[in-house]
Amino acid sequence: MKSNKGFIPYPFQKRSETQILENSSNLLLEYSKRRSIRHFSDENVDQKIIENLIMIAASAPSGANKQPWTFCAVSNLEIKKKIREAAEKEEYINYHGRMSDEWMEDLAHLGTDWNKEFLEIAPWLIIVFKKSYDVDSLGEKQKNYYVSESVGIASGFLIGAIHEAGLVCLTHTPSPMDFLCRILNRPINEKPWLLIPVGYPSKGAMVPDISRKSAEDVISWFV
Ligand code: IYR
Repeated sequence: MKSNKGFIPYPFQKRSETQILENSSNLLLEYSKRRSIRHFSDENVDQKIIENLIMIAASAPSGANKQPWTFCAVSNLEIKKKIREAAEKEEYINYHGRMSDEWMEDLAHLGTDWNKEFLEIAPWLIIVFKKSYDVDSLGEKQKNYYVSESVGIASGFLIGAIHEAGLVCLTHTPSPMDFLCRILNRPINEKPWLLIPVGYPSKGAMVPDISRKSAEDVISWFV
């Protein structure tokens, strides 16, 4: 028989199917209200809240449980300013020729441009870094697995948790993002994955009038 060494019982508490159906409907409604926000209030968010949210992200599954991520949480005004300036430099180039005409047309309905003032206004910027490998205490490289999948899942946990906790965020991907390694002094094995401003929306914040695909559009059933 296979040994149970290294295993512990999973403390599962079974709920009724009625309860699960109700929970899933409530969660669907809640998640369908989540939107990417580009207009933030400068109202502060307590550091402990940000720590809780990041630790929810860090509870995500990952390849071989390597947890190949680092989350930088920035509220420092000078560092936010540096990030804004560097991001806008790249985005200016993006919006003035680096993005294809097709890409620009696809973005038009979102009303975005190279100005990223939210990077200074939002009280927190969480920058998710992926670790393509780890370095142990002897300086030896340790392999990580399914790194993009793992940080993608952790980022999804983070975005969901931010919404459920009662805050808003934007999944921002200034491109290229190498400037974040320099400004945040990251080691060579960490590469920026997502930049997530977090906080409250500004008074009267507006969002694009867009809709999500229907169940028929996104699900192929095999029942
Ligand atoms: N990174 C740019 C452009 C941009 C790209 C995509 I794909 C978006 O969904 C939104 C914006 C910017 O942040 O403006």
